[in-house]
Amino acid sequence: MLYSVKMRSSLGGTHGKGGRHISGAERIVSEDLVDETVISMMRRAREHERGCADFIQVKVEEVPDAAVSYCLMLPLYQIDTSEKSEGHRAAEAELIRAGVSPLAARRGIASLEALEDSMRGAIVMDAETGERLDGRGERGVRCSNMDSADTAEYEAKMRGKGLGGDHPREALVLASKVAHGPGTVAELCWSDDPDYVTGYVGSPLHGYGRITVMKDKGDPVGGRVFFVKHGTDVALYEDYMQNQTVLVRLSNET
Ligand code: WAQ
Ligand code: MG
Ligand code: MG
Ligand code: MG
Repeated sequence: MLYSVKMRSSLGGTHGKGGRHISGAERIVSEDLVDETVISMMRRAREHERGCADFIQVKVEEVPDAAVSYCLMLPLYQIDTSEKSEGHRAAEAELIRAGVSPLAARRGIASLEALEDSMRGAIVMDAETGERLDGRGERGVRCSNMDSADTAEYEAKMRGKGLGGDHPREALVLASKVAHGPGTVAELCWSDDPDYVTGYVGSPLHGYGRITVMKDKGDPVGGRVFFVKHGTDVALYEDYMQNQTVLVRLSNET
């Protein structure tokens, strides 16, 4: 049996309402790993660079085998940039190469640039017109219920690429689920962790393109845009993102 373990934490609110988001995490693990997963999430919420959380919520839930589906991990490539403007130009080019219109690519980048505070989820945007499709305001759409299918194998692979930290590990799993979504053309992301300046453009066509510098150091605002094909059923899309359990495999063999 598999278990979903989720954590969210904040600082300065009351009973978890309001205040500033500190960090969130989620894993899907076998029963024997539940306890240590909970402990490592607790630690993370209290030692985060965004601050030490004063509210931490952890949820543990069984996942029935029949609810699980699988997708392949996106192949990874890297574009080296040395400052934000260069990173944004690279991101725009990658989005267009993945099938996003030039107008929508510019709008996506501008939408994240315009945020004054980080959202919890992503903006869903029409990849042709650049129109925002989700009606979720500052919350956006969360992609949830995903993990690597085999943690040890995945971590070894990431370490082998020199990408051992939490950020690339979690982002590549998320980006793989997103790219696999019904209608996804591409994804744009940069972190809300102040000192984490690397972002990416993900797509089913080209994979996960890390862009080494996408924002200024110290900037606590990040975000995500999911670009979808014109005509995508947004309710179905949101349901896939939030509720479908997806495990990411490194190859078709396992
Ligand atoms: N679903 C949808 N949107 C999300 C989610 C989610 N599960 N988690 C975060 N976001 C949105 C939200 O607006 C955040 O403010 C923003 O994305 C950034 O989230 O290879 O750390 O978790 O080294 O800060 C990229 C790694 C790291 C690049 C991205 O994002 C690499 C990162 P963060
Ligand atoms: Mg995160
Ligand atoms: Mg955030
Ligand atoms: Mg973050």
